[in-house]
Amino acid sequence: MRRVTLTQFLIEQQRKGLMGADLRLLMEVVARAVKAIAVNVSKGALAGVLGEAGSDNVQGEAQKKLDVIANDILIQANEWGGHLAAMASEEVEEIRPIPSDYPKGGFLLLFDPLDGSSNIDVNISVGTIFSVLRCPEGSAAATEADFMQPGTAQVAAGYSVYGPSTQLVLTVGDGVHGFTLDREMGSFIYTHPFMTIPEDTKEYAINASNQRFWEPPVQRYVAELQAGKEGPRERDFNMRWVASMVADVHRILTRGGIFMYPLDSKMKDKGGKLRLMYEANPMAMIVEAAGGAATTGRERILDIQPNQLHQRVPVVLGSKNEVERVTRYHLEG
Ligand code: AHM
Ligand code: MG
Repeated sequence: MRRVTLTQFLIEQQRKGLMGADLRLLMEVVARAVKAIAVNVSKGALAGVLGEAGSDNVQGEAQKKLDVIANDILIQANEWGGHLAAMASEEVEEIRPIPSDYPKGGFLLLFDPLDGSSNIDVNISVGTIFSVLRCPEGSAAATEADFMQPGTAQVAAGYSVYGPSTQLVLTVGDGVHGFTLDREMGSFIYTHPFMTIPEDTKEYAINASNQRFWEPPVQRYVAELQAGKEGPRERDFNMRWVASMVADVHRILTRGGIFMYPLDSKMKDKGGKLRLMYEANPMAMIVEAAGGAATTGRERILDIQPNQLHQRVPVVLGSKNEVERVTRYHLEG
């Protein structure tokens, strides 16, 4: 079988007119940063990278050493590449314009450098999530306002999962494509072409410890799943929760399922748990490009007009028929 590398894949995408050279090169830089993060994640305790960094991020969450390392790797890899006007990260309160001594480009890159960081110290899969927007024309110096674009404006989105193998999954709108890191060769190999999410599923993912805080539509939906064969759904459902969104979404892309981090009474003031611009939007773009659906329970995630860089949203995504059912329960009321 011909082994197609990420580099070859991206060049072919460009030849088909699906992306320009500048976006292709940006994807290469992001992939290079992902490889560097994978090296650090895989060394674990041997490299002294586990544990707390001793600082808090913008969300007031304690940063892990690997959160900080992954953030630095992504910023350093991307700031001199010439493809970006600015970056934004879960770990940094303000946007990060490209320093004046580097050339600027037309894209904005947003990322969660290390998603699922509560799993780092216990050697369970974590990942990186990223989203690419175009910087609105005419912005000499990018501002936070330039980032305030709905998810439908994303030109590319992707994630990597640092699991038993490191995988990179991305879309530029034309399907979802997965690559596996060949560590010896140091290159990503195209292993999962056109990943799709089946419309129906028997698996769901939710943090059930929050059950008492859920709203009635989610209570109803999950109760019906748990009732199994004897309930209105007339079949048994299985539950999985990794607590790394990348790993939970990757499972859904591999074999279907529904993932929910719904609005709950504990989170109501914040608007949800997960962040719109660098968690929900890129995952929603990927899930839709794979034939699935992604809503807040009430509206399509990609249609939300953001008003804050770090804003949070409820997330319901995955197999289309299940997401539509949960959304219907919310809208019925
Ligand atoms: P993080 O970006 O700080 O790691 O938080 C996001 C993570 C998601 O990956 C995951 O789905 C969720 O938080 C897990 O939440 P919980 O700890 O409630 O299980
Ligand atoms: Mg995260």
